[in-house]
Amino acid sequence: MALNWQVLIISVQAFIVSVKLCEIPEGKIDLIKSFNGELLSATFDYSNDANPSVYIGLRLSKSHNLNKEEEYFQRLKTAMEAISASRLGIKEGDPKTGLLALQLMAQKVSCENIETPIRNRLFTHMKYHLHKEKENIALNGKPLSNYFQYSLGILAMCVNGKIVDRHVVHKLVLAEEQNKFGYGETISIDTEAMAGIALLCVKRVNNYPRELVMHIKNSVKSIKDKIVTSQNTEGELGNLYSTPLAVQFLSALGGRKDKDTCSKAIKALIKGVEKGKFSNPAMMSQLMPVLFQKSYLDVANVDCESSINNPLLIPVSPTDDIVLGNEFIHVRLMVEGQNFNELIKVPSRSSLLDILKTAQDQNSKFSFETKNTLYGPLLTAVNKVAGYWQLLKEPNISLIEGIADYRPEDGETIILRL
Ligand code: B12
Repeated sequence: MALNWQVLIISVQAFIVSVKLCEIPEGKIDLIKSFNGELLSATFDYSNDANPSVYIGLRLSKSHNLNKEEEYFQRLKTAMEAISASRLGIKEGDPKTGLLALQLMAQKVSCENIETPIRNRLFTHMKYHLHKEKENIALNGKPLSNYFQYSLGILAMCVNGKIVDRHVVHKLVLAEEQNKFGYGETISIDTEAMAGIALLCVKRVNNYPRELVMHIKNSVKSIKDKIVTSQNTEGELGNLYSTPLAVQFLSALGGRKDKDTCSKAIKALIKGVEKGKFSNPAMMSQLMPVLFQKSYLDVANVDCESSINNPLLIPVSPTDDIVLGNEFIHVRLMVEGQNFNELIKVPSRSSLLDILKTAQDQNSKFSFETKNTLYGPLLTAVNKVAGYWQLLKEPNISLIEGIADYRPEDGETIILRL
C-alpha cells in the first residue's frame, strides 16, 4: 500500500512539474497586471491598423477587460471582412501569409461566431497563400514571405481544426532538416520556435503518413536542441526578443528535462520587463501568453465560458514613458557604401528614428523611407536605395530593436548596412 502511495505521489508530482514547466516566480502578480494594462493601452492607438497579434495576446491572458477587447475585435473584423471580400491572389512582393494567419487566430480566440461565409473565405485565402508559398519553396528554395510566416500559416489552420496539406507540412520539416531558418550564419530562434509550435500542433493530427509523422518528430527534437543550445549566459534563448516564442515552444513541448532552461529564460524575461525593454506592442503580445504559462497552441482551446470581465484591468501607460531629455547628445550616423558619415545632435533619449529625421532635415545628402509593419516602422530605403537595411552600432553589433524603439547613447556610432 505504502508503495502504491509513493507511486501515486511521484506521478502526481510529475504531472505538476510538467504543467508548471515554465513557471513564473512568485511575487510578480503586480508586474504582470501592469504589463497586461500596458498591452491593453496599445489598443488605444488609432494611428495604425488594429494588430491581431496584440488581440491574441490579450485573449490569452487570464484577466480581461471585455469591453475594450470587444471594441478592438470590431476593428479587426472590418479588416477580416475586407480580406475575405478580396480576390484570391498575392500582390507581387507583398505576401500577407503572416497577417492572414494572425487574423484567423484572432478570430478563433474572439469566441465570436463570425459569419460562416466570411470565415470560410478566409480559410480559402489561407490555403491559397500556403499553396503559393509551398510552390515558391519548391522553385526558389524559400517561401514568398519567410519561414516564420509560413509556420504561422500552418499553425493558424491547425488551431482552427483544419487539416493542413501534408506537402505543405513536409516543406517545413525539410527546411528544418536543412537548417534553413536563419539569416546568413545566424539561426533565427524566433523562426525555429514558431515552426516548432506549428509542428507540435500538426503532430496531433493522426492521419498523416507514418513517414511524415516521423519527420515531424525528428524536426521537433532538432528544433528543441537548437533552442536549448542557444541559451546565453543571461538566460535568453537567442536574444531577449526571441525568448518569448522559444519559451512558448518549450512549454508546449512540456519536456521536464527543460525545466532549468525554461526558468532561466523566464528570469531573463522578467528582468527585461522590469527594465522596460518590452514596450513594443508586437513584442509584448508574443510575451503575454508566457506570463500565463500558455502558448499559441492554446488558441485552439480558449475557454470562452470562463472569460470573466475584470473591470479593474485598465489601460496603463508604459512605466518609463519616454520623455526626451533636456541635454543634447551626439550620435554618428554612417551609411555603408555611400560615403555618408555625419555627427547628428539630438536631445538625449531620442530614438534612432528621431535621429534619421534630424539628419534628413539638416542634410540634403541624406534621406530615408519607412514602411509601417505590425512591429512599427521598418527602414526600407536610404538615399533612394531600397532593400533590406540592417541596423548596427559600432563595432559591428546588430541592433535588436527597430528604428522607433532603439535609443542610442551619447557618442554612439550607428551604421546602416544594405
Ligand atoms: C523575418 C524577420 C525579419 C526579416 C523580414 C523580411 C523577410 N524576409 O521576411 C528581416 C531579416 C529583413 C528582418 C529585419 C530586421 N529585424 Co526582424 N524579424 C523577422 C521575424 C523572424 C519574423 C517577422 C514576421 O514575418 N512577422 C510576421 C508578420 C505577420 O508581421 P509583419 O509586420 O506583416 O511582417 C513584416 C515586419 O515584421 C518586418 N520586420 C521584420 N523584422 C522587423 C523588425 C522591426 C523592428 C520592424 C519595425 C519590422 C520588422 O518584416 C516582415 C515582413 O515584411 C521576427 C521574429 C518575431 N519574433 O516576430 C524578427 C524581429 C521582429 N526582427 C527584429 C529585428 C531587431 C530586426 C532588425 C531591426 C535587425 C537589424 N539589426 O537590422 C531588422 C529591421 C531593420 C530595418 N530595416 O528597419 C526583432 C525585433 C525586436 C524588437 N524589439 O522589436 C525580432 C523580434 C527578432 C529578434 N528576436 O531579434 N527581420
